[in-house]
Amino acid sequence: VAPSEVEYWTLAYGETFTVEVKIVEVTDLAGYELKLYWDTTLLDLVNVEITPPWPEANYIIAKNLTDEAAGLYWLAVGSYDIEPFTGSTTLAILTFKITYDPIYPENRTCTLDLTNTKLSDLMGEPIYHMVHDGRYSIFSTKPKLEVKPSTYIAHALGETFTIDIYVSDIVDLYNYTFRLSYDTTLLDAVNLEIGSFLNPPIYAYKFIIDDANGEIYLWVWSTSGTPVSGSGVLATITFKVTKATTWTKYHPNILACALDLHDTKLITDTNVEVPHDIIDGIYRYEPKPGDLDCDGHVGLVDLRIVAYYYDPAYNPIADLNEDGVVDIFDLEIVAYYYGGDC
Ligand SMILES: [Ca+2]
Ligand SMILES: [Ca+2]
Ligand SMILES: [Ca+2]
Ligand SMILES: [Ca+2]
Repeated sequence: VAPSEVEYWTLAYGETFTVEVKIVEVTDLAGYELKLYWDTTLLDLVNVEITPPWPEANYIIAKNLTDEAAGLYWLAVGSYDIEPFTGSTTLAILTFKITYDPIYPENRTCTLDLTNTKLSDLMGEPIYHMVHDGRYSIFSTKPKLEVKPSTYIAHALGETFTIDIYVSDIVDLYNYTFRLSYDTTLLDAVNLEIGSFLNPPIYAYKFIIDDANGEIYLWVWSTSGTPVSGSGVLATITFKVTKATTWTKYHPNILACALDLHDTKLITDTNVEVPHDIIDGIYRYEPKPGDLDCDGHVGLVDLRIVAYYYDPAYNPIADLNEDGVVDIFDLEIVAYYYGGDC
C-alpha cells in the first residue's frame, strides 16, 4: 500500500485521500486477488479505480466488492489472451473519506491491512511475494480558547469596544463556561452576548456581568442534541473606557490590564471535558500626546485648557514638559500635535 503512512490532524471530517495498491518487480503476472481491511468507524471507502496492467479487452474483473460495514474491499482481476505482465505497476487506487475526528487528547490509528493477496502466473501457479500494509492515523489538535483581538488599545475616555471569546479546533462542543476578569477601575463591562457557535436552542446557566468585581461569568449549553465542531465565537463582550490619563513629555502614562480568561471548560455532548490552551487578552489606554480632555483628538479645546491653566494658574495636566509651570512651551507642544489624529 502506498503511501505507507497517511496522517491527518483534526478537524478532518469529510476530507478524502487516496492510496494505491502497487506491485513492484513482478515477473509474468497474469492475475491478482487481494483483500484490504480498514477501521470502518474512522474511514469510508468512497471510490475504487481498478487499473490492471493489461488492455481493457484482455481482462475480467471476477470480484469487486466493498463491504463498508465490515471495512473490507475485495478485488480479483484475471487476464486472458495476452502476454503476462512483468515490471512494476499500480493495481488499484482507493479513495477514503475521513468519518471520525477524535476528541483531544485522543489519537486514532488503523492499518490499511492488505491481506489474502494472491498473484498468479499464466499457468495458474502462485507467484510468491511480500506484502506491505498501509497505516492511517488521525491526531487530535489541542483546542484553544482566546480573547480576540489579543490586544486592544483605547485612546479616549468613554470609548467602547468589543472583544470575542473565540474557540479553535474543538470537536463535539456542547457546553462551555468561562470567567473573564478585568480591572474594573479602568473599564466597565456594558454588554455580554452569547456567540453563535453552539447549535441553538441555548440554555444560559450563568450569565453574569459583575462590574463591581470586574468579572464576566458565562456558562451555557446547547439543548439541540447536536454538538458542533470547528472554530467560532463563544461570546462577545462590550467594554467602556472609564479611566483616562494624559500624556506628558517624559511619561506616556499608559494604563493597562489583562483580560484574564480563567475557570474555562469545554464539554462535549458525551460530557467529556476537553483540555485546551487559554490565551488572555491585553487592554491598554495610550493617551494621545496633546490630548488633554481625553477625547482622542488634539484640537482647540486642548489648546484652551493650556491657556486656562497658563501661569500663574497651574494644573499638571497642562504642564506637558513637567517643569512646574504652564507656559508657552506647553502650549507649543500641544500645538505640535494639533489636528493630527496620531
Ligand atoms: Ca466507514
Ligand atoms: Ca468598572
Ligand atoms: Ca482633546
Ligand atoms: Ca511646563
